[in-house]
Amino acid sequence: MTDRSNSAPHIDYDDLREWLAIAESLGEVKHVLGASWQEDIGLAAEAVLRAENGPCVVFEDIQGCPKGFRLLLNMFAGQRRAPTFGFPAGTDKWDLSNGFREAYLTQPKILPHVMVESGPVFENIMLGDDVDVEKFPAPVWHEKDGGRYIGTGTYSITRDPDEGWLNAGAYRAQVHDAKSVGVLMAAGHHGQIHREKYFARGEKMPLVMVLGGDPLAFFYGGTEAPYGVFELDIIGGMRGRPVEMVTGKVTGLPFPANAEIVLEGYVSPERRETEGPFGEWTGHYAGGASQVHVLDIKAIYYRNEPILLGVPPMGAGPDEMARYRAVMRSAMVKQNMVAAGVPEVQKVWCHEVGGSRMLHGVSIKQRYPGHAVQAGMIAAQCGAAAYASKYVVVVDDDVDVTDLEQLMWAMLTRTEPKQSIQFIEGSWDSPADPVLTPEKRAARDMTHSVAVINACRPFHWRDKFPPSNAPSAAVAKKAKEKFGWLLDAKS
Ligand SMILES: Cc1cc2nc3c(=O)[nH]c(=O)nc-3n(C[C@H](O)[C@H](O)[C@H](O)COP(=O)(O)O)c2cc1C
Ligand SMILES: [Mn+2]
Repeated sequence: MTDRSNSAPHIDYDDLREWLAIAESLGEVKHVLGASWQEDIGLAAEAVLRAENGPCVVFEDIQGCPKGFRLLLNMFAGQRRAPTFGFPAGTDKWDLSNGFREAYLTQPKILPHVMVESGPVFENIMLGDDVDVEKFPAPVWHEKDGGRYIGTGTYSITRDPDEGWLNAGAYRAQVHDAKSVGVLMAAGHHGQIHREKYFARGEKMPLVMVLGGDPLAFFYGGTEAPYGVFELDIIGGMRGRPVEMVTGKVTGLPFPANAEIVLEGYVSPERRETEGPFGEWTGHYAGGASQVHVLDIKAIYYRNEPILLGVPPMGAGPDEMARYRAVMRSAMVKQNMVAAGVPEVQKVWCHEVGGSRMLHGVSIKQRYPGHAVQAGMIAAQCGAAAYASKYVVVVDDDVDVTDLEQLMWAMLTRTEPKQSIQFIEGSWDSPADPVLTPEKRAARDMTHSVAVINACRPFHWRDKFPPSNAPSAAVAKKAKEKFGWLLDAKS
């Protein structure tokens, strides 16, 4: 990899195969032959997805699947993380997030997609009676899952029927039968807003679901982009190259010409199926089994030797999904705060524990009374953070919020709980939140409270606040130089 530490980032791939070649060149890909979708792939996910430096795994010759059909697991770990966003391999997570913000968010460039006649996604086509989604290696990911989840590393494209704009959002999908999969769209997500508009007109919603393709498109599909903006035009801007798209033969919706697998069809108001439970990103089978709208598949397009992308949530601790989301959302939340007029925001980190959604650390240089509360409230409710967020901790800039231990130390020692915690009620929640009561679920009231914790030194007596006993940089260096050897195993 060339040293680009002083230059603008550059994204060296356009699709999943070119990305895979980069991961291969870093020596980070392992191939597994003959695994089962019923159990083995889920076991492998359990084994590798939590590790910071686990391999990317490509499953081939999957039992019972057509020859050549593949599944790829674990894009975002090891050295390959940074090149995925166009940065030099090995860039650490804070520099990656901050670099992402500076390069792609401070002056966002939108480059509209272009339509092309054809592309590799049309190499194979199943239409009408030939449609059989069960041919693809959708795994049972967790031991108590209610079925095979084909849609994890996925995003779906829909069009606003009133305003005409396109959206790409990641919605998980369980296989129901050869011609239908579920599409779970939580209230408030752009795809769900589109759906409600179609249903209010008494119409079914056209939808294309992309399963495997450009990693960036999947990452953006699953992260909070502004309302009214097509995520694929954002990534066109990031690359400086527009996404090339082809036209679906049934719905006329566009999808990337280089996608691996695409399902095309309609979501109708009348049809729902029971699906789940599913081992959610909150570490619980939270939604149980519930009635979910379904995509009636009219066409499937796929490349030769198609690669299904698998990004299952692993639950309690940090996993692959939490790792990439932390990088992107931390950048987006900081940028949202700056755009909302909060001065002197230093670092923002959406912590991996809790799926990079539930716990946010924000550091500021306090400048005026009320600054910390303003920062916390906006961080809690801005567009990039509001969904499912639970705790925001605001600290002074001597605390490194990317370090969970430091963040908790500041929270424990610089708060007076009764005074320092404020609550926002009725805030936007995810159905994956296990504390939503059965009554709230039945009423579709997916809301909860959010704690905004001011763990800054109190502004009006900050000069009298006891100094921390963290060593100065000079003392820390000296201690290491003089006595660091005491920790050596050999001495
Ligand atoms: C792997 C993955 C799976 C997701 N599954 C769902 C889901 O099933 N339902 C949902 O509403 N959101 C899901 N999300 C979250 C949304 O994709 C995310 O909030 C996104 O910003 C929604 O985009 P939109 O507002 O443009 O529709 C998932 C995200 C990822 C990364
Ligand atoms: Mn969107």
